[in-house]
Amino acid sequence: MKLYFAPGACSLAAHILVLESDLPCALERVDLATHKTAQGDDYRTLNPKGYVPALVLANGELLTEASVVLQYLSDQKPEAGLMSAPGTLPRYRQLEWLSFIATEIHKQFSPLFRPETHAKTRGAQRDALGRRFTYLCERLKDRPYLMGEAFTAPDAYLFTVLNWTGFVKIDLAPWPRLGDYLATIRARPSVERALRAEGLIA
Ligand SMILES: N[C@@H](CCC(=O)N[C@@H](CS)C(=O)NCC(=O)O)C(=O)O
Repeated sequence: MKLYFAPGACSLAAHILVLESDLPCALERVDLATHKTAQGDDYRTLNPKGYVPALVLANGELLTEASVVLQYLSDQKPEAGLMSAPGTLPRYRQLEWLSFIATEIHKQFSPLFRPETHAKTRGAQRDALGRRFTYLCERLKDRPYLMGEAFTAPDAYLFTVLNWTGFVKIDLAPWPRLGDYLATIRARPSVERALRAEGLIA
């Protein structure tokens, strides 16, 4: 397998799961501004969607969409416990979280990264994110991770998108539980390794 990633982007969640489950998977960096891969290929010819993450499977097929890539990686090593067994209620709960993170958090951040986004839109996005953060604090008030006691794929995704608060200057002080949650996950060996490999920490 090969994972196409950009440093700190949503592909970081997939990178974390690769390391959590010790899967054999090459990584290749994509420059999202120039659309060039580290090997000098035009990324858009490899992935017409043009965005990361993208996972090349052993049979050469390309799999995209973060929440699907995360499930695929998790299912390669069920014993790592990153996703519950298909068809079980815990699995649907994890899918509920992946969908919530993708649509209600990840995509609410996206306009904040674009310099052309109008100040009024920025304010509305930040307000929407604030409401989601309050909901997350309620969920996490009595458990270390989204699903309870164990770190699972949705935590890798939530960590990745909450980590963007630093880049877009959202102060997490009104949501201290989220600051603690980020610190707990950042301390996992897989997360530290992924952050270092992507050049996000020294
Ligand atoms: N629907 C996609 C969105 C992925 C996405 O937004 N990727 C961003 C980085 S977090 C990206 O590559 N943006 C560059 C672009 O869209 O050209 C998914 O869930 O994987």
